[in-house]
Amino acid sequence: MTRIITYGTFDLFHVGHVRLLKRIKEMGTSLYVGVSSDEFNRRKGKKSFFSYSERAEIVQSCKYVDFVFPEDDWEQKIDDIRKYRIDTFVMGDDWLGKFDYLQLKTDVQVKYLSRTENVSTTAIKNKLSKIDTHKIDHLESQLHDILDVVKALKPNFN
Ligand code: C2G
Repeated sequence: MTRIITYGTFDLFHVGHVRLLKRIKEMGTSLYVGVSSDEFNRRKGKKSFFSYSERAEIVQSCKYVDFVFPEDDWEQKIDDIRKYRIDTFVMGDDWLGKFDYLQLKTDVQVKYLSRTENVSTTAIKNKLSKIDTHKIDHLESQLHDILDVVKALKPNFN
């Protein structure tokens, strides 16, 4: 039984998160995921779209995940590793080297996996923020006008 652990905010759960959790699970038998609490997110300088409980429910629903718990601060990892008797700690390589100290403080192996390119929560938020809802509303009313004209020309059109 190889127990693996990872941590993250996992906001707007996307394919980068899924592919990471899939690859981590392939390295062991059970996957423990520390999902950042809303308060810890604030300390990380992140404002997530979904609340902790929503993000935890989404991550728990992922078939690669076995156990979800709250990540409340930077310092809890050593306790978590001991509490859950973790063998391997894995993060995406945007964290390369940042958690190597865990190998000195515990028996855990620390590994970093490549991130999935061209997808991130920040990029998703930026793209969505650029959608001009006024333009969409205007287009919708124009479509309705066109539809009215078509219906007038072809009475049996529906
Ligand atoms: N990730 C990835 N590919 C992406 C985006 C994210 O592999 N395109 C990985 C990250 O490298 C990280 C995990 O998915 O390992 C979760 O990413 P975030 O939700 O952004 O979490 P983060 O802010 O990195 O929090 O104590 C550790 C922190 O809680 C990590």
